[in-house]
Amino acid sequence: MNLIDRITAIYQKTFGYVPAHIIRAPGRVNLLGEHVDYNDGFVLPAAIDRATYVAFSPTDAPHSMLVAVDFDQQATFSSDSIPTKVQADSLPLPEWGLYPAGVMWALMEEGLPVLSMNAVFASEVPRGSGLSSSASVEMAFLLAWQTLGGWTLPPMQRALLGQKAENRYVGVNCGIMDQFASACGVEDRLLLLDCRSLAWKTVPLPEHVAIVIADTTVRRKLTSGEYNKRRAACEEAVRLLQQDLPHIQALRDVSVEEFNRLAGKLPAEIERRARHVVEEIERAKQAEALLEAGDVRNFGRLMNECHVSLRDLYEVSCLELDVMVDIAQSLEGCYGARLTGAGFGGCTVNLVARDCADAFARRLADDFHSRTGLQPPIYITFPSNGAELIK
Ligand code: NG1
Repeated sequence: MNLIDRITAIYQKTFGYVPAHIIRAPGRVNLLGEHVDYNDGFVLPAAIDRATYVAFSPTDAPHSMLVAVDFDQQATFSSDSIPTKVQADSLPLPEWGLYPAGVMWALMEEGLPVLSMNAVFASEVPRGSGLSSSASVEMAFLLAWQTLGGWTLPPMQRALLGQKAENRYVGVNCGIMDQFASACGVEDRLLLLDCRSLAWKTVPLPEHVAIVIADTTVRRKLTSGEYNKRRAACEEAVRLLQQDLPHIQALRDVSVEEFNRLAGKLPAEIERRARHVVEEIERAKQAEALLEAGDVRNFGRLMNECHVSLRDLYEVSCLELDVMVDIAQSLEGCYGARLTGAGFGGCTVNLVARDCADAFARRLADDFHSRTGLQPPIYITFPSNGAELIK
């Protein structure tokens, strides 16, 4: 049974009638521009063909009732219980409930009407793996409340509200990339976003290549602090570099030449973190011309360089990610391989010749298993549309 049929059946069993609507909101994979969204840089994600689905209907009840199929749990909340992060019966919200509740909070802050709903949701996006399962849940519920509320926000506005929910309600200090990709995805296209101006365009994925995602199965918790430490190091670098470059507001404003000239003035660890960001923004800027020209080889080279930089300078890789990338880069048809998302575990992204993709996926899984004992799920994925109402 596919996921839509499954949530529809569970909805019917739980509430006794068929859901009025179903929404699909994808996860995302980032091809280039890692750990730069919060430095006002450029990112190159794509929405993927794995998504979160929500089946829902409006209800006259004073509270919303949500069933999370993946957790086999339910939660209830209303506008009264939202500020204190509790359920209608005063018990604390479960962690998964913070994402839809945070969206409701952000919409209430905007002064938009948020109607009560009965909902059942489930996701194909693996959690904690760098594929933005949380953003897909946020974008799904934002669109669900929009569908019921009679108001319309443009996709980028929904992305910003999802980010606000995640920053201020859930408490994860993420940038805009994930919600943007889940809201604004375009079938068969990569998305190039300027994280400062929020201007974006689509860039072609050359036809003869496939995006392959390989999940190490190693999981991390972003709230554990390493992510925030990296952000703090970038802010400290900006503060120190402002002594020589008073006009800069973010690492985005520092050129590679300026950075090379001033790097010696920074403490070693801050220098490594900032160098990754400055050089990675430069790599992401080169991506558009390479992809427009169909130059997958040089684009793949930038992906490989990105991994080395994330491993050695930003220090967000781990043994399993390095092994996965190492194997991938040695296989036929692989143009580029690197860790994707925040790191510390999760997935790698690989750009592979389409006619080699199946063999690549099999060999990668086998070799990774023999080197680590872990069984990695591997997905050949295609850029998909952003969050949409499908019923
Ligand atoms: P992942 O690992 O996919 O959750 C995180 C951030 C992004 C971005 C990347 C690194 C969250 C929820 N998202 O992505 O905003 O900074 O790391 O490029 O923290």
